[in-house]
Amino acid sequence: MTQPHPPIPNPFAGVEFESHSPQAIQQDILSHLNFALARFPAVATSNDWYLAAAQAIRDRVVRRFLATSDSYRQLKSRTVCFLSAEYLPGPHLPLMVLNLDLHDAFCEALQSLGLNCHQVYDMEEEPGLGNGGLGRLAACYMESLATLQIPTIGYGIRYEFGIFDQSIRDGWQVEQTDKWLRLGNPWEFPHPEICHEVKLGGRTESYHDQQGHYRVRWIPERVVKGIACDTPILGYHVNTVNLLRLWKAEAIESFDFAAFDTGDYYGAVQQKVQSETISKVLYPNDDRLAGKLLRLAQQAFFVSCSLQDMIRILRQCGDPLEKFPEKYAVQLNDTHPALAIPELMRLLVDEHFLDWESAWSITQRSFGYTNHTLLPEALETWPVALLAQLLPRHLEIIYEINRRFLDEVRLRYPGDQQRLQQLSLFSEGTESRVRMAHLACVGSFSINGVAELHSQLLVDRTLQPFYQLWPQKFGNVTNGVSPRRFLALANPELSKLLTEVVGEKWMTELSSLRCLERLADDAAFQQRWQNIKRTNKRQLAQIIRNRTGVIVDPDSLFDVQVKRLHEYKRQHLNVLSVICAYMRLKRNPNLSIPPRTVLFAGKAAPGYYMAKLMIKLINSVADTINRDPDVADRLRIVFFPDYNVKNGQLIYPAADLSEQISLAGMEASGTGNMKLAMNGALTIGTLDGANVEIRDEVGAENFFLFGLTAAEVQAVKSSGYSPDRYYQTDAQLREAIDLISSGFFTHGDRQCLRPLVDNLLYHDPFLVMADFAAYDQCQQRVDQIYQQPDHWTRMSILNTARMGKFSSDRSIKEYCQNIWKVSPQPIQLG
Ligand code: 26Q
Repeated sequence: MTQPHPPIPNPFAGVEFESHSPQAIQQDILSHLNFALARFPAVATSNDWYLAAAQAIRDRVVRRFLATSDSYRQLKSRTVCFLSAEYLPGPHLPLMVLNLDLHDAFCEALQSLGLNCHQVYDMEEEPGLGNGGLGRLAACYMESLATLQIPTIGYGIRYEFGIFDQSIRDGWQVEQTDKWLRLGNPWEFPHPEICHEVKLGGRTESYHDQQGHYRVRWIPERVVKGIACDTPILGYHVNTVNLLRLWKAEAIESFDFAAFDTGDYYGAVQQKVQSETISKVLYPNDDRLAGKLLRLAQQAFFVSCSLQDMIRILRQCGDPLEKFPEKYAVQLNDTHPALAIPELMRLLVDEHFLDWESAWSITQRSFGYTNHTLLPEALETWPVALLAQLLPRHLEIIYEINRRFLDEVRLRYPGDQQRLQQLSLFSEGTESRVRMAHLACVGSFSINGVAELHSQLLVDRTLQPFYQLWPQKFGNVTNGVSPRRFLALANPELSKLLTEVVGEKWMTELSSLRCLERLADDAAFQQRWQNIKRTNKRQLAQIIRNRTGVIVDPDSLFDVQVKRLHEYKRQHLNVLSVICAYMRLKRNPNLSIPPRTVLFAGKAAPGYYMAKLMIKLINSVADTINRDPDVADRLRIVFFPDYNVKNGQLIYPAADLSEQISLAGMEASGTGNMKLAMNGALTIGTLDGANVEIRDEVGAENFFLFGLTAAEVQAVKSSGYSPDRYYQTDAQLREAIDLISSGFFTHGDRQCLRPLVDNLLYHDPFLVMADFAAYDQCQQRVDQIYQQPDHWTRMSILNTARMGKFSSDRSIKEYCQNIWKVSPQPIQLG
């Protein structure tokens, strides 16, 4: 424990040591290049300049960070602790510059050094510490929490290798390891002195303490150490800088020495390597259970470090453990951190000697749980045998939580055996498993879904028995995205126009964009709107050409489906309709439809065969159609490799049409749908996830709706679904499928895409065939309206104007008011 330092007068008080002039920034960059990087300008590489520039900006952030920490410490603020196994923050530098309001000065400073700010921004390697929606949501929420001046710590894992980099070879996805730390990370402050030990494996034993109380001791097989690596998170135009604290696993010293003493040098090294493996790599699955011991160890590791850290801070404030629920609102981002519930119990009972009832009361008042999935195969469960092996004490605690919980259930539903089975934390099958969602429900005071429909389906289906038990725990917080990143940074041209019309306030009050409505029919304004979209499309066309070699027409309709590859997201539905459009064009070259560029991007989990086959399908169809002179200039298909935050920011502003075509009842919310609509893309979509609310906001007449509803899907499935019926009766659909089967897109190879076609014909779990006709017709309506530019532009303006609800600021305000009970705490700069 460090001793509190006697007060020292602030050496910077009253000194104007931080200037925002271009000259001062230039000086700072040169000084960092010199002293921090030991380089002189003549030999500095692009990366050196990036690092020096980042450090110059970072100094300004650090000043605010220290002011924030000091203020939180003195005021003992109630703090939101966001627990997430994933964060996808995207490049930091441009956002820091924007949020500090330094854009012009920074670019001028670089210019006077002969550098272009965008080239410098491009050097930043984005932290890919997440798979997709859930990790990106965590990053948007961290940014909004800082902007709203809410004391927050985001806790997670500092993966050394994030989500793999994707390239395409011969139409197939190829994965490369993500070496994001290779050239250094200027945004991270490692704090080896802030560390916690985490026990793994071994066994437990019971004993009676001096007062005769029954106690349990855990004798672990090994112990690893978590080291805090802190990244500052700055809010927009405020002094608040919150903390993203990611844990890096290291070996503990004592173990090395123990092995050394016995001369087992290799054993000692192996221990070290094994310990460090825990935070080595992100699991690239975003649904299926990777039933791996290491994944479980990752979860236990980061949750334990985080809770120990919260207790450390509480103690530092001089507060007793009973104050934990007042000091912290701990939010579980899905069930990945749900082990926090037994871990907090363990810390309180075994290590701090609280009795079970007091500990359980603290625990139940501390946690909120956000569910992000309805897919049964994505609901996390862990085999009891695995828990017994890695976390024997947690397993005992989970049994005890379950025993007490089921006793409660018995009193509530006397004699109802079925009810006990439905609610139990353990599922009984061939092997017994722990249901993490049940654990999260029992241990939390709040449970929420991420869109109205999703929350409703949780209550009606997935978590129904829990709703019947505790209706007051349930709620909804519809997801949102950061307008700073996804409008201001991604679409500077449109942002300028928005600021001209409504002033800068749209950046923090997105609903103010409503006043664009009155300009929706204004011819001059429409023209400017179209020009901006056209400029963004030209830029993207150039990038597409550089990265894929495909030449696309900036005047064509840019139709984009960018998201992880999944059967439920139905990229193959899109492809089938593209094939039908292609056949129509072949048959009738005079067909009056606008030229289209259909753009796909997204990663497939490396072990998800069908998703990888969907990538191959897209590329095969693209290669064939793109080289057919009959449809040249009319239809182009592009697979944009390596979809990530950076690439997303290039794509959203150039999109005309946003494909949100998941089977109703499958997508919890979606957030790409929001990013695209904000940037003026029109949505073609089903009534799924947040699409429902987007349509409500923008107006049904400004949204292309098709497909079965969630209720209809259930009805179709329970009455016995037969995909073959659609194949038999829909000639166009049959033709498209037959064309794939014939090897037309695969140089005559009839086998390669066979499993995908067979899956559609004989199983079709996500009702692609049932929704096909409605989708294809809807696409033809899209074509008609695109040919009326005034009409389309009006719809596009109204989409942007009415997306205010989907700012992550609105979501965070709801969490703060309804769940966390925390309020803003403005920071003064000393
Ligand atoms: C679990 C266990 C073992 C291995 C991996 C996982 C795992 C990892 C990541 C399971 C799920 C995920 C990610 C899920 C995800 O991104 N869900 C998305 O969350 C978004 C934010 O709420 C929603 O908008 C999307 O609808 C939802 O699919």
